[in-house]
Amino acid sequence: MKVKNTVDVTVRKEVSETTYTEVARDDRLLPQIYDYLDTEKQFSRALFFYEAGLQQIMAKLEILNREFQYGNDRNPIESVKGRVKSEQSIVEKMKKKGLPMTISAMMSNIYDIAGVRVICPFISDVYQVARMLLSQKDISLVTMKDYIKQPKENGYRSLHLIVLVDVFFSEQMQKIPVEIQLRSIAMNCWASTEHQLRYKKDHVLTDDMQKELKRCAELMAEADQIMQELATDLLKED
Ligand code: 0O2
Repeated sequence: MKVKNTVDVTVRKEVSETTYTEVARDDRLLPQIYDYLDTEKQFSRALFFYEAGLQQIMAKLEILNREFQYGNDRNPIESVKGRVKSEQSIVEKMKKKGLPMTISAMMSNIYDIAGVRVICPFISDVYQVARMLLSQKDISLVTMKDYIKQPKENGYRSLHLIVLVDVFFSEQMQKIPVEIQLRSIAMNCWASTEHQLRYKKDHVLTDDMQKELKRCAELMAEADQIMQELATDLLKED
C-alpha cells in the first residue's frame, strides 16, 4: 500500500534569526520506503533505515570536527551522542499524538526516531556546526526550532534541526529524517539536570521550583554570553 505523505514541513537553507519559517510542503520524505515496509511488516527493519541515517550524520560531524581541529587547533564539538528511539518511546509518542499504530503513520509523523545531540563549547560553535552541516548537498533542512534565540518558557535552550540525509542502499537512495539537537556545554548542563528532576513522574515541581530552575537556565545563559565574549576576543580562526 502506498501512503501519501501529507506532512507540512519547513525547508530552510540557512540558520538565521527567526525561530520557525514555513517555506514549502515537502514530498520527499521517505516515499519509496513505504512499499518495502508494508510488504515486510517488520518494525526492526524500519528502524534500520533510521540507524543508517544516524550513522551518516554522526560520520559527517566527526569529519567536520576533525577538519576544524587542523585549521584552528581546537574542536567546535565537545561531544556527540546518537540514539534510535526505543520502541516503547515511539509507541508512547504515537499514542500521545493519537496516531494509528502503523509503520507508515510512524514514518510520516515521528521525526525524532533518529536523534543526535551535539554539544559545543560556545554558542557560535553551535551555529557554525549547524551551518557546516546544512551547507552539504546531501542534507536538506526540514524544520528548525531556535530555542537559543527564543528559549522555551521553562528556560530550555537549544537549536533543533530536523534534516533529511541522503543514504545510499544497495538499490536506491533514501532521504532519512534525523533530529539534531545542538547546544552549548552550559545549556546541556541545565537540560540534563532538569531532565533528571522532571524524570520521576511522581515528582511535582511547584511554581517556586520551576522559577528556580528557570533562574538556573538564565544564569547558564549569562555564563554562555561571557564565555562567548571571551572566545570572540581570544579565539581568532585562521
Ligand atoms: P527525548 O527522550 O529526549 O527524545 P515533538 O514532541 O518532538 O514532536 P516538540 O515537543 O515540539 O515536538 O519538540 P521539541 O520542542 O523540538 O523538543 C523535542 C526534544 O527536545 C525533546 O524530546 C527533548 O529531548 C528536548 N527538549 C525539549 N524541551 C525540553 C525541556 O524543557 N527540557 C529538556 N531537558 N529537554 C527538552 P522528547 O521526545 O521530549 O524526549
